[in-house]
Amino acid sequence: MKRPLLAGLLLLSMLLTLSFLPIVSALESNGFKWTVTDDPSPSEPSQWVVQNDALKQLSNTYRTDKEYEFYQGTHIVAGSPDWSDYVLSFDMKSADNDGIGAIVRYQDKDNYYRLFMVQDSDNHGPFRHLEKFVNGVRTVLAEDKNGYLPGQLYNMQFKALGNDLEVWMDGSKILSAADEDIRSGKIGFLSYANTDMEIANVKVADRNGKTLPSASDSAKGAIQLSGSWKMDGRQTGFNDWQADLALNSDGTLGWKETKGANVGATRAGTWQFNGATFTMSWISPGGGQAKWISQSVNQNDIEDGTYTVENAPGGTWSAKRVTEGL
Ligand SMILES: [Ca+2]
Ligand SMILES: [Ca+2]
Repeated sequence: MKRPLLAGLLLLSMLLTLSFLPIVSALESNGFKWTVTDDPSPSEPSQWVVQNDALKQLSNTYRTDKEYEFYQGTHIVAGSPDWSDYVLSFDMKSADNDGIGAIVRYQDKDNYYRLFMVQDSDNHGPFRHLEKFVNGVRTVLAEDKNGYLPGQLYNMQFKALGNDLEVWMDGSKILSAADEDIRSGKIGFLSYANTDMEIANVKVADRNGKTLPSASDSAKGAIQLSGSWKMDGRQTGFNDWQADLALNSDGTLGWKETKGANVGATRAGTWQFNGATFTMSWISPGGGQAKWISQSVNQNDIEDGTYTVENAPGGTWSAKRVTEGL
């Protein structure tokens, strides 16, 4: 008699635990952390997954309320709401023939620009649209009557530079418009009634081709390393040393050897941290450029650093912060 009760309680507690677990979708690909939103009145929940660093949407989700007024289903976004002028590049493929597309300057679910392509004639395809949503109202800014070939991989670029919006497909400009309603926002992708859309090689760059840091990189880059640090090092084949390091918040640095063969020697240079690599550089006494790098950086520890000197052997170093902020 006890066993069924115990089993029942166990099952109940498991069910309670499950139902109270927050729904966390840890969707990450190409360094982007994605957030999913299903559009109003979805026919069924979306199913976004990441496989081999490619983003996929596998559910035939479409908006059942005013379907052809909005042509929505589900969308996914990443990046920064402050990104303004940029080029979103990606590879796109769909085995289904319904709506696929990409998003730029996404402020929220009611305000963004999108590329939207449909092949299926049952849904009034084929067509390709450049559209905007402003306060939830959809407007077609540019269109043609071409769709896309199911199963074909396309290399896409969606450019948002000033008022100019352009969509490029395999190196050819297919849609363009001028609009000034939305100045900045995140990137994203969308699907409408499409069971097999795949997105790979997502990149966001500025107008000069320089890659913008993804949101997760920015978070890491925000580690503020300025302050006073104590360093330990070893010059290969020469000696062990210690030094006091000052990382100033303006990007300059000061360094003074406190133990070793050159006690009292000082250097001045610059430092930077891009979220993954910490780099210091200064001119060495012989006039050569010295570079000190580490890819093991925490708030108060820098480990596994290496350095090079053009006219002398380099070495390894580590550092610990003793005072924050300078
Ligand atoms: Ca279809
Ligand atoms: Ca479909």
